[in-house]
Amino acid sequence: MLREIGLYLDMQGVAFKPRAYEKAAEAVASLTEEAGDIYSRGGLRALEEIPGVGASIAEKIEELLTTGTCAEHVALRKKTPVNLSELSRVEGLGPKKIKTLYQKLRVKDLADLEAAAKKGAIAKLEGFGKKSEENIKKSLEFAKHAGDRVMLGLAMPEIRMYEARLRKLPAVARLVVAGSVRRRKETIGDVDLLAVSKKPQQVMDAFVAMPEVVSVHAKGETKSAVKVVSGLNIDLRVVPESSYGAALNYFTGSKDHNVALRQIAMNKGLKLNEYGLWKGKKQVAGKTEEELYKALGMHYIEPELREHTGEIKAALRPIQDIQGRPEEFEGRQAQGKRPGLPTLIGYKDLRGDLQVQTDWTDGKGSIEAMARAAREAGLEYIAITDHSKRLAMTHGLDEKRIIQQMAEIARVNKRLQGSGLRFRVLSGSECDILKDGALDLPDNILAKLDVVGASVHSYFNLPKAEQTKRIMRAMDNPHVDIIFHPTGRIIGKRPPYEVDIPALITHAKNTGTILEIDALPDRLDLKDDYIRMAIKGGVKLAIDSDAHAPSHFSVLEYGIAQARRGWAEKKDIINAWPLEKMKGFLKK
Ligand code: DGT
Ligand code: CA
Ligand code: CA
Ligand code: ZN
Repeated sequence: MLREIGLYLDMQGVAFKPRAYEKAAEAVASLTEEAGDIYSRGGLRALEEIPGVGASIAEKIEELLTTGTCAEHVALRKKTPVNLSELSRVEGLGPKKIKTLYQKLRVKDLADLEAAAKKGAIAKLEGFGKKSEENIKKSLEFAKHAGDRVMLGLAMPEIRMYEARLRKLPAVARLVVAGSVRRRKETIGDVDLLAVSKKPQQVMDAFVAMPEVVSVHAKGETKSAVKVVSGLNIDLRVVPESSYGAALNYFTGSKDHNVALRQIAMNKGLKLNEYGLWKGKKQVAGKTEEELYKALGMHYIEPELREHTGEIKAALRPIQDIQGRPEEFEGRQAQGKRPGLPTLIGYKDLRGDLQVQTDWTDGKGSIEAMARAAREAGLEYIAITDHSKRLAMTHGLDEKRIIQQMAEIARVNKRLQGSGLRFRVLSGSECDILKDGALDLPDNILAKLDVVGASVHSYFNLPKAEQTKRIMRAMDNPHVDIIFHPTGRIIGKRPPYEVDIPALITHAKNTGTILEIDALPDRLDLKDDYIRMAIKGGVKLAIDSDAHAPSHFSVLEYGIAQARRGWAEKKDIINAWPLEKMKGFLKK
């Protein structure tokens, strides 16, 4: 609601206030406690103490919490009754343009927008033009489908809140998240919760009675499905303790993984379902997942790998481990070989972060603030990689300023050392790759930096061969250590630019260039398939936060999840290594 008020005010051309609402919305979204709890504990006063929430916005929150609606929001929406969340997904459509489209063409949602674009009506509007209409058409296809799924990183804090709350119910013995959330897919269709309880009815009652529930799709004795106010759909199932492992396995999926497991069970004369693994009427396994995989003759498979892309074969134990009748077992080809499952990089394994922006450009924290926040997040080093001069809107650094920044980094390192912190700040750049593959900063400057990342922020529409050559030329630069967000996609907004990924991987290997996994929830670039391809090609990777504020290091979690989905081990990720070893791998 706060976010929408901000957008509506922006439409009306109101100054300053839109930004205040946006900031407040961000603050409320990142609370670790529910706003409702804060309010019942400390009233209006406590709401005002949320950083970024002033007196008047606190009153709006109070109004929403106590009445379920907010008069100003309702009034603003009456003035411009458009589907904001749909329309603002279209790239290039800010609040002002949405207002113009509504006033001149009565565009209220994506369907109206598409019709208007097809008629060529948008090109004729002042401030739009032919090019703008083309871009809208291109982005429309994408925006139409983007709404079906939610980005994991955006939903995760909310999911954890429901998880923690339901876990506290007296009737709940266990509660976990399954489905695509547990597999850490980059986007999720819905949330699948699984509970163990002896009193399922009580759990169901409490679940559908949650204040955030806006509609109940189904309510049964052991299974319910609701939609909550944020738009998330949540399924909850209750099972008995004896079925916990089998149910967790079933509802974690993926479906293809499940089907393959069931086949393996059948080959062994067993039956697998969400209640257990059965030999006739007798339950052989199913209380835990570990026990289940073991009974199937397999090593445990981490949820991030369960996509039926080779993990089943890799998990089958060598034939001599298998009890029963080995001739029935489809894993015979694995005989004598060690299982091929990777030892995935762990969620606490990162030591550094090699893409961090500061208030020298478009970031919100000073170099020192970012360093201290990174240390709080458990890291030992970061590279400061502010944008280069071509990105003028971010105040990108030119030669002179980047030299000044290096001096400041040296001072910060001294101060940190002086206060007894074992933490290192490296100098660096997120240097723009120009249209022809040359870099935005001269070699003599790049040579002075500890870490050079290079990225594409322009000319996304070059033909594939040209785009590939452009990035390969950047890799040829003897100072370019990493290619940042190598495909340029923004999930739900912008498709990746056309580029020959296998060719980039081969060239990265040949030039000793590292590829990045940008951890921002809407980037996750490289994606899982490409990560796996890069590792197979012998290329090392870096998982970076792309942090623009001290609180942003928390997104590293999603980069690690993506790396795990790409079968990455610690040895594949250079910023999981100690500082000196990591530096030793960079180009000289
Ligand atoms: P999502 O929600 O689209 O992001 O993806 P999932 O994987 O969470 O899928 P969902 O919510 O439809 O179902 C959760 C899990 O339940 C799924 O991963 C596997 C299991 N499942 C659902 N339907 C079937 C089915 O027809 N056969 C089998 N074997 N498993 C199923
Ligand atoms: Ca799901
Ligand atoms: Ca589901
Ligand atoms: Zn960038």
